Order: sequence, then structure tokens, then C-alpha cells
Amino acid sequence: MDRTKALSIVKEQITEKRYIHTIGVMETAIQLAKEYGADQKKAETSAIFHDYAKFRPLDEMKRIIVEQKFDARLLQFNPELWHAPVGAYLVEKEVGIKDAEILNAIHYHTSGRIGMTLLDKIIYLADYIEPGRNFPGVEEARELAHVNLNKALIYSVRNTIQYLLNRNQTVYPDTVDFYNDLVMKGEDVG
Ligand code: DGI
Ligand code: FE
Ligand code: FE
Repeated sequence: MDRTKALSIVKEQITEKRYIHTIGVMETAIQLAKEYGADQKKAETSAIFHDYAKFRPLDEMKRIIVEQKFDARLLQFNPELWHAPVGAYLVEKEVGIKDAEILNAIHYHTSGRIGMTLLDKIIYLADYIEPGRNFPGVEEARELAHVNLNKALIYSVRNTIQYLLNRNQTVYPDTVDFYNDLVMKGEDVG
């Protein structure tokens, strides 16, 4: 889809602040796609729509998770996780995007998963390091992102898990699986 058209669609779904975040994710994702040889257009489209469902009412998101038979455990974990799979579903249904790689990148952009594709990884990381982000560790993640994609991902997901643990929050199993998968593959080496 044409960039201007895609941005105008998503702009109606989210706040101004979230829209600025979305532009940052888009620019970062295109840059990472260039550096790591991914499809730049798919990176652009995935990034533009990644937070499409961020402001949907919780009861609507809950209903979609149940009806679409998404992982039922989601309902036991932080509702911050819900907009990702729900976004993938709504972007297909309401915007008509059918590309499975793009829909997966949106679906897993918050939790991560075992066997992340290159596009999944780029969207996950671009969301984490876009220029508007400002939290402890983001500078290190930004530097690593342009040196070693997998090292940057391990650093980022470790930082997120530590953040959740420090606040006595739960950690969704797919996030732990994502972390373990990268470490077991030795993908932080090199
Ligand atoms: O939608 P964004 O704010 O751009 O970013 P996101 O989709 O990565 O959402 C991240 C939020 O989700 C962050 O505040 C941490 C929170 N969260 C809660 N439980 C989990 C979790 N993130 C992960 N990866 N795993 C969890 O179990
Ligand atoms: Fe998100
Ligand atoms: Fe985001």
C-alpha cells in the first residue's frame, strides 16, 4: 500500500503522540531493512500498522482474542500485550492487508516468539529503539542494532524482562521463549 494512504488510515486510529512514535518506527524499520537485507516495503507497511489496535477498548480486544482463538493465556497476562495480535487481525479485516509476513510482524511485535523472522525482528527492534524512545538502556540497544541485530534483540528482550521482574509483573511465556530461543541458538555471538 502507498505510504501516504497507509499513514492516513492509521492516523485516524491513534493519538498524535502514538502517530509520531509510528513515524519513528517506520523510519527505523526501513533503515534496519536496508542494513540487514529485508524487504523495505514490508518493513514500512508493518511499522505503519504495528500499533493500529493500541486504543481499541479492552472488551473488544478480549472478544477478538476469544473469537479468533488466539492464545487464551493472553487474557491472564498484561493487557498491554493484546493490541499486537488484535492489530494483526484488524489490519487484515479493516484495511485489507493479506501479506502473512506483515501480519505476523504486527502479531508478534510486543511479545516476540520462537523463530522470529527477519521482518519480525526488525519491527520488534524498531519499536524498541525509535528516536522518540527514552528509557534506561535504549542508547545501548540503538548502538547494537546497527552492529548485530540478534545481539540488539537479546539486549532488548533481556532489558524488558528485567523491567517487568523489577516491578513484580508477570512475563508472558512467548517473551521468555523468544529470549531463550535467541540465546540457545548462540545468536548473541558474532
Ligand atoms: O505499543 P508500544 O508501547 O509501542 O510497545 P509494545 O507493543 O512493545 O508494548 C510494550 C509494553 O508491553 C511495555 O510497556 C511492556 C509491556 N508488557 C507487559 N507484559 C509484557 C510486556 N512486554 C513483553 N514483551 N512481554 C510481557 O510479558
Ligand atoms: Fe505496540
Ligand atoms: Fe509501538
